[in-house]
Amino acid sequence: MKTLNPSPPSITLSAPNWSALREDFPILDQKVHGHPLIYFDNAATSQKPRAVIDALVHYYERDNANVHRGLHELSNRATDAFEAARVRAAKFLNARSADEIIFTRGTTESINLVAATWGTKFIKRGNKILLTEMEHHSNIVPWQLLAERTGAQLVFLPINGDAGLLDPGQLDEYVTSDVKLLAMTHISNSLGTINPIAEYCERARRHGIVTLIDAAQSAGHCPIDVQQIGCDFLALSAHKMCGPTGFGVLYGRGERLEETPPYQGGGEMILSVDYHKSTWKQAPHKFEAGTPDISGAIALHAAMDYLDRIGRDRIAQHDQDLGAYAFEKLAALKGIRLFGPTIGGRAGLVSFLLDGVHAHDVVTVADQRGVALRGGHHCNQPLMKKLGVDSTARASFYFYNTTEEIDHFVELVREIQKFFGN
Ligand code: C6P
Repeated sequence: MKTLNPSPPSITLSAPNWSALREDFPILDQKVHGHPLIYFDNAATSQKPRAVIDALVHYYERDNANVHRGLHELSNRATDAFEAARVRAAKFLNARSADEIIFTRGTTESINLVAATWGTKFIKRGNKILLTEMEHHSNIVPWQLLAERTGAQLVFLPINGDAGLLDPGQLDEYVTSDVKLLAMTHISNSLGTINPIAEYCERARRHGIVTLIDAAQSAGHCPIDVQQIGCDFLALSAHKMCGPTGFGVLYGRGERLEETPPYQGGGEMILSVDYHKSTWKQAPHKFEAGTPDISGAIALHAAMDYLDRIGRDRIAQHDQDLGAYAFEKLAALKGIRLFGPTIGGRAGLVSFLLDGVHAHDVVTVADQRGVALRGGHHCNQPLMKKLGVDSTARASFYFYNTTEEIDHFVELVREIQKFFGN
């Protein structure tokens, strides 16, 4: 296994001028329905800075070729850039080796990969898979499919109502000898809860339980150190962290990947092929059959550099400041139900319902005023059921959002309430 030097500290600007960073995002400078765009749908996907767009254009204009197979200059350049992105991702996550980084189509595919490969080999009838009540469908359905195939059972760690917090003290009750896997989200996309994942992983590991972290909502929003978290697997999506859509990473601890069989079969992942039998490469290549998304890796590399130039610790703080600011302002209104933690541990998003107004109506009216929100179940149907609702309206922030935008949005919420007679 190729090992990396310990992750160097992020290169940070001395004091980020958050408003000035907006100029890096060409898309933000436009009007929607005659109003300046306020983009508050960052949990669905973030916008892309010029540096990422330029990296994509440069690759297709100068270096485009297939990887790992050509002997010509362009192929060598593409291969070098593709593998450099893997090294960069390892550094970004503080993995011990670039061999622990598998490129996928995103969080959803990363989790499905683990369920289909490691899960199929190691999860047996009667085993339990421990999840939480706040999981996204991507961290529920793959395990349901696995449970159907194997006869395993899913068990859910409960949240405490609208505040949406787990109680780490409860974990011991749920950790029985038949639990083989704990798979949980770092940040909830509907509640904004930030879970203490290192604590959960540490306690699970003491019982020999393998752990998977869904970092879809956290990877671009705070520092992630897989060695400090102590997880076995971690999944992320590039498009939620300034990178391209359809690309992502699965981190897998070296020992886990060694014992895990391949995912899909085809070119790139093999050592040798005979008509009746094949052998395959070591990780990560045994999990990456076929021509990969080369430009996706290169653009993710640019996104990681961009985020680290700002500093993920600073982004986390700014996110939380925006989340707390919006939560406090909305909480001062009458006729509103807010979801997620009230104090501490809240990420940069707010989920809410207005009395007598459907979430879709809030989003539709907001759109007419240039404000992009999301309304619906956010791929959290079981969580919505638990909260006794079928949808929420959600405003989710990123570092290029400002308190002025939030003021404008809260004013708009007041107008929507009045319009619907509240
Ligand atoms: N949540 C949202 O608007 P993909 O689609 O694979 O990039 O990410 C799936 C996913 C997994 N886990 C969490 C916690 C997520 O929030 C998401 C994506 C989007 O909230 C789309 S539903």
